[in-house]
Amino acid sequence: MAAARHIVVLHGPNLNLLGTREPEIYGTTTLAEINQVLTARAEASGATVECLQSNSEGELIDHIQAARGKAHAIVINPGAYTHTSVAIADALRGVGLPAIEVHLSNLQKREPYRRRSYTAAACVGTIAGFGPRSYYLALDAALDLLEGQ
Ligand code: CA2
Repeated sequence: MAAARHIVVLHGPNLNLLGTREPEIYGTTTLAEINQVLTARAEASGATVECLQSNSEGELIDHIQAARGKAHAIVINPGAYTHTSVAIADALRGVGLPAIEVHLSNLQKREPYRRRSYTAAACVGTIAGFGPRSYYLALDAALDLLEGQ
């Protein structure tokens, strides 16, 4: 593996629209800006990140499987697949890497169908409700977790 700690960050469906639509729910920060901050924060800690986005469930699963052998942990916002995807949960369990689930919004304050996550049970923990900071906190948590291993 390239770096001492390499984290794959996965963004699910529609997150490529961040900062362009529904700013009242998802804010005005773009995905590119979030990825820049993650890259800089990882670098400052002597780690590396690879940020990937897909609107396709199968592609996200391919990225999760590809993380095995190149990454030490996964940070994932599965988007709406959070609430539907047994397949993504299975993939996360299958690769055996520590994963941290991220959400921009606080799912517990939203519609009832968003309160259930299929993927959270395959992750070490979940950080939700802090907007883009959810990602930064998740990266910190992943690095902290690896530090303690
Ligand atoms: O709060 C989160 O991070 C979510 O994962 C975001 C998903 C939503 O389906 C989950 O329930 C919670 C939606 C991402 C869509 O992002 C957009 C951003 C701008 C405009 C439209 C959609």
